[in-house]
Amino acid sequence: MRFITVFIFVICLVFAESAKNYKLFRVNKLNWHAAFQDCLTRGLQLATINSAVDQREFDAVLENSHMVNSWVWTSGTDQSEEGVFIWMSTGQPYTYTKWRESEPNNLRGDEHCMVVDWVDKNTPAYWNDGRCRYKLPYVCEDKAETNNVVKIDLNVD
Ligand SMILES: [Ca+2]
Ligand SMILES: [Ca+2]
Repeated sequence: MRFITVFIFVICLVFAESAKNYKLFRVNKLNWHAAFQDCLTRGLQLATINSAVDQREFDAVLENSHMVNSWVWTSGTDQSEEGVFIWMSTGQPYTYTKWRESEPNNLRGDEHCMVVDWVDKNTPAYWNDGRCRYKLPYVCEDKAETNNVVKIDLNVD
């Protein structure tokens, strides 16, 4: 009788690319820093957009709100190093971008916070850098999940 036991441990780091559950806050417009803090106060974080899928989800939230012609804060910023944008909520560099042509332009040397430039549902939304002190609507998202450690045991007789 022969037993073959294969015992395999596979440890994977899974970066779950789940829905962001973006939420738009537009009644009380805030500057970028206040928006960043308000999301945290709500147990959320100011939005990140890491893929075209995220962008579509983000756009859908704006579309469903029937908002038109508005800039909307995300957590993108180059405040730590001019021209180098990161997502403040995660500390991560950009993996996807959708800048409007000629943006980011750091206009007057005073644009360090990233908006989604929303026009309407029939017009593609693009990114822009704006002045952090502008009071704008903002989008929060669920807090980033910590990496899931998946352990798979295969026990074959
Ligand atoms: Ca800048
Ligand atoms: Ca700009």
